[in-house]
Amino acid sequence: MRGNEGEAKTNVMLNRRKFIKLSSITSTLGFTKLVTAADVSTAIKPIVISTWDFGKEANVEAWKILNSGGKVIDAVEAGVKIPEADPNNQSVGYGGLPDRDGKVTLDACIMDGANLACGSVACLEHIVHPISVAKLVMQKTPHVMLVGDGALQFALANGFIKTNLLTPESERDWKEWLKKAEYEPVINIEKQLSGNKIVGNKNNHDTIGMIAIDVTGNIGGACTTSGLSYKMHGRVGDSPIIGAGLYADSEVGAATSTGMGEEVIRTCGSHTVVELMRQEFSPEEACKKAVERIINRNPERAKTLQVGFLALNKKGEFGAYAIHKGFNYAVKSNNEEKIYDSKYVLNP
Ligand code: SD4
Repeated sequence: MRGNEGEAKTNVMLNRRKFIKLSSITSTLGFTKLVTAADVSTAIKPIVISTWDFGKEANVEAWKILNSGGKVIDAVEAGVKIPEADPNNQSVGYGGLPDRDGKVTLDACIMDGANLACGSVACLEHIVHPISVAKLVMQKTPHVMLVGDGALQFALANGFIKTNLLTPESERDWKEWLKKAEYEPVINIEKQLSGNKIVGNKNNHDTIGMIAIDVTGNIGGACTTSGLSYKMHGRVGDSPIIGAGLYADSEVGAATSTGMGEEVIRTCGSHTVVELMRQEFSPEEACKKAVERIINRNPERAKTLQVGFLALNKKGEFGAYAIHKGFNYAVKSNNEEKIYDSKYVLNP
């Protein structure tokens, strides 16, 4: 009896201490709201959000799985396979712009927030769906990441077909670029002009990062890209790096990034966003802080490059932030199907 009383008292004290500690953390941060079980049970789920407006079609595919009770990991894979296979999307998969040697090299990763299982491939050539290879790395190997020839060998051994990923249009653009061969990453979207008429977008940095919650409340994500166009052969960006281009932890939420991968790698961007959400920052605030960290550490460099983060917490709240204007993202849930413009820090 006495023992139990003592134990109960200790628990009360511990809980009180924990509560005081937590409230002081949250009030230092300017927040007083604690996440409760009720918040989680009323979470918006399923929900899927993706970087850029072309994420809309990808979300539709992911939604088919989420809405029929499927697993988040299968949904995000199916979703990002849409832009991977689209020859008109010159920043992801088949049809992606090549490196400066004319080789299309792909980066992708996938993460299951339930148990932090993850898989990744980097600098993978000749395979239309790097995300599915990344998923197999997660499911079939004791490793997290395979690169280059090793990743290709693994893909071929698992039935993937070798394909030429360089479409005539991307080859033409690369040959045009070779005339000057200037490597100059630009902030957002270079408009493709024919005379004065805009006939298309030449996206130097677009990538699909997709994060979602399934009906069970599990959180996961996928990220896939052909990386920066005309990069050095062998260059790997943030997109296949767990914690940089993508991070998911079902206890908290998920984040993904787009833009200049080197900056995201330097700051372990997506992991930073998730850890900020763990400290009770909203998804938008967490993304803003991660963007500000990039800017504050090198304000001059930040003027010339773009990074955008997108985040989702376990309640189904989402948000984004970018360095510059121009980043947008697509959301699909039972409540809405919408493209949002991200807020941005510089010159708002
Ligand atoms: C990279 N982050 O390879 C990718 C490219 C990208 O929007 O996101 N572009 O650095």
